[in-house]
Amino acid sequence: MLTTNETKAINHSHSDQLAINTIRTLSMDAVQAANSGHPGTPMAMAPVVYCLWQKFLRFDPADPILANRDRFVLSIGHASMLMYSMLHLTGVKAVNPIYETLGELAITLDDIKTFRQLDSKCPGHPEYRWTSGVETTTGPLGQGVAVSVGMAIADRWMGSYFNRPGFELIDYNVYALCGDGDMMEGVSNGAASLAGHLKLSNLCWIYDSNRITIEGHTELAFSDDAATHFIGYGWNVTRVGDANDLGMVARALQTFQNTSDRPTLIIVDSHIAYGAPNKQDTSVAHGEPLGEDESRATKRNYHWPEDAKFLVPEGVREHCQAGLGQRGGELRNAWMTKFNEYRAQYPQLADRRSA
Ligand SMILES: Cc1ncc(C[n+]2csc(CCOP(=O)(O)OP(=O)(O)O)c2C)c(N)n1
Ligand SMILES: [Mg+2]
Repeated sequence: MLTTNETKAINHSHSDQLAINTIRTLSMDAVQAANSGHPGTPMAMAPVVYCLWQKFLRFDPADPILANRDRFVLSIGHASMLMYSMLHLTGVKAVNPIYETLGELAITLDDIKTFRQLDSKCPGHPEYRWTSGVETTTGPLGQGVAVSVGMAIADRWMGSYFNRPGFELIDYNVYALCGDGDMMEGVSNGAASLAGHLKLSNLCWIYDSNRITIEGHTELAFSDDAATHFIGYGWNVTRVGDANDLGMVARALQTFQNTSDRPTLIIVDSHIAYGAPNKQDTSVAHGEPLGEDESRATKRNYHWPEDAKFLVPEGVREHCQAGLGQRGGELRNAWMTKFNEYRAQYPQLADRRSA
C-alpha cells in the first residue's frame, strides 16, 4: 500500500502533467484559431517553463512589478503562446503602462482566443508595457538574451547602491529562454562574453536545442558546439537530455541557483512539436498551425479530449496558483516587511526605489 507521501507525490506529478498539457493544447488551439503562429516550441518547452515558474521563479502573480522579482525573458519571442499560457494559468494581474496596479487578469482565456488579432493582449510576439508580465519586447532573435544581460547588470548595480548590511533587498535572478536562432546571432555572443567577464551568477540562459529552425535542420546553417563555446566565455554549462524530465530540469535549475561565481547556460534537448505524430522534429511545426487532424491526433497522444478547444481542466489554475502564486506571495510579503524596516532606517534611499 502507498504511504500518504507517495500518494501525494503521484497526485502532484499528475497535476504537473495536466498543467503542462494545458499549456501545450492552449498553444496549439490559439495558433490553429489564428491560422498562423508557432505551435512546436511551446509544445516542446512547456515542461521546462512550467517547472521554472511553478517551482523556482520568485515572482508574485498578484504583484508583477515588485522591484526584486525574478525576471523571465522569452528571447524566442515567436514561442509567445508559451508565455501567454503561463501568464493565464498563474493568474498574473494586469498593470497599466504607468505601473498602477489595475487588478484584472493580464491574460484572460478570451485574450488567448484572440491570439495574433489586432489589439489582442496576445500579439504574435510579446510586447513590453502592452501585456503585463512581459519584461521586454522580443522577436528579433538575440535581442532578448542580450537585454537579459542588461537586466542582470542592473540587479548588480542596484544591489551595490541600495543594499545595506542585513538588507539584501535587491538580489533577483534573470532567466532567458533562447533557441538555435538566438545562438546564431552576433548580439547574443557579444552579450554572453560580457556576462562571463562580469561573472553574472544571477543570469541563467535556457537554450532549447531542438536542432530545428525555420528552414529545417540546424545542419543547414549552424554547427557551433554551444557547451564548449560558453565554457570559453567563462559560463557554467549544464545539460538536460530530455525536456520532459522534470527532475532533470529541476536539478539543472538548482545547479544555477547553487552557482555563485559565473552565469549558467542550461542546454535542453527537446523535440519540437512533441507528441505530434507526423510533425514532431520537423520545421513545419516551427511556424504553421498543426492542422485539425494532426491536432486531434496529438491530443490523443496527450490523453486529452481530442475535440476540446481551449480546455483548462478543473484544478489546473488552482494548482499553478498554489505553486508560483503561494511562493511568490509569501516572498513578496517578506520583502515588503524588510523594505518597511529599511525605509525606517534609510528613508532617503528607500524613496529612490523604482519599479
Ligand atoms: C534577427 C532575426 N532574424 C530572423 C528572424 C526570423 N525568424 C523567426 S524564428 C526563426 C527561426 C528560429 O529558430 P529557433 O530559434 O531554433 O526556433 P525554433 O524553430 O526551434 O522554434 C527565424 C529565422 C528573427 N525573428 N530575428
Ligand atoms: Mg530550434
